[in-house]
Amino acid sequence: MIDNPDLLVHNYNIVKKMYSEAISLGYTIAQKIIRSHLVSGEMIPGSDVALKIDQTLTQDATGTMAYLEFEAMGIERVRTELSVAYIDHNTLQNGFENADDHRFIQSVAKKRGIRFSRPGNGICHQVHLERFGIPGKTLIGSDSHTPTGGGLGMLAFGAGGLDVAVAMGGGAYHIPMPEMVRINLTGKLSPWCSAKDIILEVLRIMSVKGGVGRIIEYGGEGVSTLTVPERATITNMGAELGATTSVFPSDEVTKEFLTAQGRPEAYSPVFADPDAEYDLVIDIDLCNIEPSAAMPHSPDNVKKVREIGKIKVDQVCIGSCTNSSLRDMLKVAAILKGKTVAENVSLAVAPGSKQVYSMMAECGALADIIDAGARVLECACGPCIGMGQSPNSAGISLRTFNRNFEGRSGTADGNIYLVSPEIAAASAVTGYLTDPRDLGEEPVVTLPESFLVNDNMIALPASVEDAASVEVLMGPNIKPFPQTEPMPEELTAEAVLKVGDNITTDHIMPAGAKILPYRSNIPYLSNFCFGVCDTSFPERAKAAGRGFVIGGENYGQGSSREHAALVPLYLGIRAVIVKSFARIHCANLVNAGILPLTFADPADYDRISQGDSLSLPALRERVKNGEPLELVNNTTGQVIPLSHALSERQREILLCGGLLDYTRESGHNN
Ligand code: MIC
Ligand code: SF4
Repeated sequence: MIDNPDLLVHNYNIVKKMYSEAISLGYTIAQKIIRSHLVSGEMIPGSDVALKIDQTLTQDATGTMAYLEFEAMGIERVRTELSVAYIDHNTLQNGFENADDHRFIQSVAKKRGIRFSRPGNGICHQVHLERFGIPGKTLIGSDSHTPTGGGLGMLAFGAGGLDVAVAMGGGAYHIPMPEMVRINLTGKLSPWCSAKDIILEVLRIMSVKGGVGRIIEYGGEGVSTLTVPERATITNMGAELGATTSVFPSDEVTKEFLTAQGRPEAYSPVFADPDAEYDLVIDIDLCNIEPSAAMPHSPDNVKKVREIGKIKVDQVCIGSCTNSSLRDMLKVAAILKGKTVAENVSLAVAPGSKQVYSMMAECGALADIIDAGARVLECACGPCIGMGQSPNSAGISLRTFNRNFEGRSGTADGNIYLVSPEIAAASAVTGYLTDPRDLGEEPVVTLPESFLVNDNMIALPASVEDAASVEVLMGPNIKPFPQTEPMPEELTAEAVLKVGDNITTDHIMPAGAKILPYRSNIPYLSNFCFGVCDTSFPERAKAAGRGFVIGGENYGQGSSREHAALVPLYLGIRAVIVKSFARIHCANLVNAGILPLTFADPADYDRISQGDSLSLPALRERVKNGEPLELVNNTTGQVIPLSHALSERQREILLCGGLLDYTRESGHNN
């Protein structure tokens, strides 16, 4: 008899897989792409699969670290089909730091065979969709919203910088094989309703942890009513579901988009087999979608605008990788045309790319937006990552973005509502949260048959011959990678911090204008670690030397920033014990050499208090042999059983002290 429930599930999955193969059940889109990129592993949910990666992208806030790591690997040229380095996050240069980082990334890109999207060219995900995405290909990016590419039928994952560095070196990307979810779209959106309202509805249904361990696939006849940028809004915010990624089919609409981008050759059809099997199916009738908002402070705190009522608004921000396409900007311009932004509202608009910006200028939409009183920003992440435009104290800000975590806007008591461009523009004019259906007839916008294509802001890498003479330029703000150490025989340390559920990476390692310029300076960043929860944490952690962090459900949701692992590593954190993890953060902890562990019984969370002394006896031996771990609470004398979902490769990485050491020591490149 098998009394281990994990083993039972594992065996069930193997039998299910054998059965599906025997009667040749069809494949989902994701399974097809995974299958065609499988380097090793079996497509059994939960087990480790290694994927060949066709394309990579980085942005500057995570890119400096990713390229430092790539340089540490000693590889001359990237081995992907395409790698692009974008500058879009740290564009507020109020000191030399960001400019130095840009120069560093630009020089590495030139030397190592990477395209460089210069500051001003736009937000990585928007530009990648326009200029580089290819249906059926794999992409990983050092940014959690990389799944935006799923709008084109790519299998695109957000990852830590080290994983991206390894993929640039030709190494495989490892994920636990996800379960498959199908969201079946029927009908058609009603006037004034938009793709943002669809993904908010999905978030309402599934919650911020509903996508963990799953790939969300969209299908059904409703799909053909959505343009590629609308699909990309939906796959973008799949990150907020905690999903491994989200993907749409590649169909005639995709073909039209790629043709309009002057890239018809990039098109190929990608569909799920009609008899594909899903672990969960959710039906959504687009006719029932209504204008909605995610209320403070979580993207799944969704209500219909009609239910929330007429709250007074202080600020409206339009843009971000979720809603900054030409379609969105033209809609906003049409709503603002001939009107004035309400007196007590500040409206900021950031187009997603240079292409969008110039096309708005060409057709007059930009003039309509400026004329209404909007503060037009450069095409970059800007307010979405707290780089300016923080709202007033206790201010209410409506944003077309994807995250409304507490403090992320730069105003600790700011109240952020996530909405569609239609709701944002309508509310900017009225001064209160407005259901755009109250404005009467919806203005119709038509997208051009071809986009303005000018890639002059994408610098090409040097040729292999010229690369040797390109110097990598490092500024004084770039500090070395934190010290790692092999896993000790056993670990005794203090529980230096205990936090609750849904801790985001914005809690662990905040962003914003004051801190972002130091993304390549871990010692400086460490002063702000967990600042949102407990400002004394950095000092206490340093004084303790080594420590544990204890957390609740969905620990580490949000960003892919590996700084949320590297900074705790620098502060001596050696293990994080929680009820459950968000995927990318858990992988980043392993890469940094920090043990991610879960309580076998979530109720045991209550058996640890901050300050308790904890031990993991026979740690190294047990991790080596894949045996279950026990935590001894030396303060109370209790023994707490732990579990983990570490693959054999991850255990080896942890034994070495992190992915960099593992790659160096073993010569492993996959
Ligand atoms: C974000 O939206 O939180 C970011 C900033 O784009 C991050 C990356 C980062 O922290 O640099 C993300 O989503 O991964
Ligand atoms: Fe940039 Fe915001 Fe998108 Fe992150 S979510 S990539 S900060 S626009």
